[in-house]
Amino acid sequence: MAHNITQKVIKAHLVEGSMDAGPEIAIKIDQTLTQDATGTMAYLEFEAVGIPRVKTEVSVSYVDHNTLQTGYENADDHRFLQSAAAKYGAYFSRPGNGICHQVHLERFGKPGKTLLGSDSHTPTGGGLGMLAIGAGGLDVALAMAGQPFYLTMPKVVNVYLEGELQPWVSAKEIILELLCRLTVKGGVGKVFEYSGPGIANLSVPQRATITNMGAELGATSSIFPSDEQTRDFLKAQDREEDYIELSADDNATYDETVKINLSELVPLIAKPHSPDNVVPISEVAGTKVDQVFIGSCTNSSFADLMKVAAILHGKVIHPDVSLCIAPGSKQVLQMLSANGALSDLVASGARILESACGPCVGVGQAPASGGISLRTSNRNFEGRSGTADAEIYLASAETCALSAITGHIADVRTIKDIFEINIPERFEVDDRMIIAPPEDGSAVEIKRGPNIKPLPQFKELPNELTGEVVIKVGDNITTDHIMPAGAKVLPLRSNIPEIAKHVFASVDKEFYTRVMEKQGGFIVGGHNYGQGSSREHAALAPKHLGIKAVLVKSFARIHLQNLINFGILPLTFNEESDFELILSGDKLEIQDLLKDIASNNIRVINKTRNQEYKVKHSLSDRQLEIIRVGGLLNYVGNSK
Ligand code: MIC
Ligand code: SF4
Repeated sequence: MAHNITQKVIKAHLVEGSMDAGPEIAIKIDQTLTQDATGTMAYLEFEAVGIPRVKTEVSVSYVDHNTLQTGYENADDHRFLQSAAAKYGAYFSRPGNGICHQVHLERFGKPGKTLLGSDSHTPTGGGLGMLAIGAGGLDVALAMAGQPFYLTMPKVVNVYLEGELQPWVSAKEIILELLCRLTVKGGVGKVFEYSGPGIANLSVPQRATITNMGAELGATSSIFPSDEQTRDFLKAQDREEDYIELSADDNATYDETVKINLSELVPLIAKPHSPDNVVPISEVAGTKVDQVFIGSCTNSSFADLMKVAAILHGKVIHPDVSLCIAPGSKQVLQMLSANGALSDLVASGARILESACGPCVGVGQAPASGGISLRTSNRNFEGRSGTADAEIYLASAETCALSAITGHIADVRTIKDIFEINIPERFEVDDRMIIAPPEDGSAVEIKRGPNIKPLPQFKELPNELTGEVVIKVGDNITTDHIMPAGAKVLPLRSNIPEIAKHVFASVDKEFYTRVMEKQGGFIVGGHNYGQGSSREHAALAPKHLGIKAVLVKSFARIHLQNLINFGILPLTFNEESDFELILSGDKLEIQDLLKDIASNNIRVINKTRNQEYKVKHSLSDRQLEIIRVGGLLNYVGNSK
């Protein structure tokens, strides 16, 4: 039977289930990655599982999110992670070495392998032909322990690229075009597989920009074939031996097909406050900008920054603009420094930041009040930048560079000289900032700071749930709404009681006080609830506050799994119109729960309004059992 690439990689890793889209399957995981903001919890969870050594081919622990050390907390986490990596057999990528996805692409990713990462942008690895999936920390901890990863067998969408990108139109436009067509929930349950004559000229970093931001479609993953571009990339990284060819069979079929003619694409931009709010740049050209940020795991490769340097060469940035640039990795920064391009960036007035996530997740460089910030990153959710009323636009590195000079959103096609970027055949390979684990980690002592609190324990699901609707929210609520990030809250990632005080803080300042007073309750929401980040804290912290069930129109993939992992019942309305009938503060009751979840015929009684709603779940038998015993750690403990 003919297979597409996604099916080939899944088939080679399938442990349970069949290849038909829909039901749950389990796949073997070859590689894992964690980053510090989710990794501290993931390693505490790995510790709780009680396995002495990771069982994957490669596990890497990166430090890239919480690198601003305004107190001891982040540095303590880094020290904990370094000791845990040594003890349990993972590589440790030191702070300063770069953003996990960029470094993983450069130094570890391999075509045909599976990668599970505790970060939603793990699909960046799809640019190299990996099946790379984002998940909560606990799922990654279990994969490190050698357990398979469970997911819904995805539908595969063929994104057929034809034609050729015109001058000044970049890979960013390809993914913005898809987001414009399909929206932030258009990819749920799907893998986007790229094919067609248009891919031949796309380099691995360009492909990685596309697979990275495929996360914003809500997709399970995105993947490119492994071809001569892949070989060149791996060769440049001095690891040609990792190359294998990977392509779809001639008669491979797909569940859907989307065609994009690259020749027709024009520069695009996502307006505030959603990555799918995409328009041609001409619609907003001339809008004054206060800040420009070039960096993030989407657009901070050597090629991207070389283009930026060429645009900035000999120019100075506009007097009203602050331009910050964070190269994606130490390799990128070192190469820019060696070839002189860094000097062009510095001379233009750019503020060079360390190779880390930084402004992308509100860790420093928050814009001014009401400020307009133009960024190369992938998410422009309200408040994420650290300034509640800032307006974030997302565009290509080229657009950002030119706009920093002009002081307003500018159409790059106005640059008349087309210049060639020289990409060296060999990149500077220096892995001394990646610490390999010792052969035997048993003598290594784990170092814990006072902010690293033990994992919370949870009880079995009761037969009856009662409580108030403590918050009602609309469609596309992000995990940034549920559990904000940023410089103030991120350092609390290893301290659940403390971080729980910030749940929904940006949506409703009274939420924490109310939920404590009511001793928990229900959350009601609209479509695509929990989109965005993989942070399991968006489930773990609400669980700590006594949230019993979340009742919505539909869920985003990773958040749904995180709710299950921590024993919060995820329910959807049978009749979407029932959403309108429930109000915040209503008293809800679910009786005979254990029987009704088994038959998937669940009734929610609204005591305040004397109404009854039919709701359902999408849980497999395995997931039901996880919920019943109070979460995945209890489930794993019970089955030992
Ligand atoms: C993000 O881009 O939102 C993050 C911060 O990288 C998150 C991970 C986290 O919250 O720690 C993600 O994408 O999963
Ligand atoms: Fe880091 Fe931003 Fe990428 Fe998340 S999206 S991994 S915060 S650079």
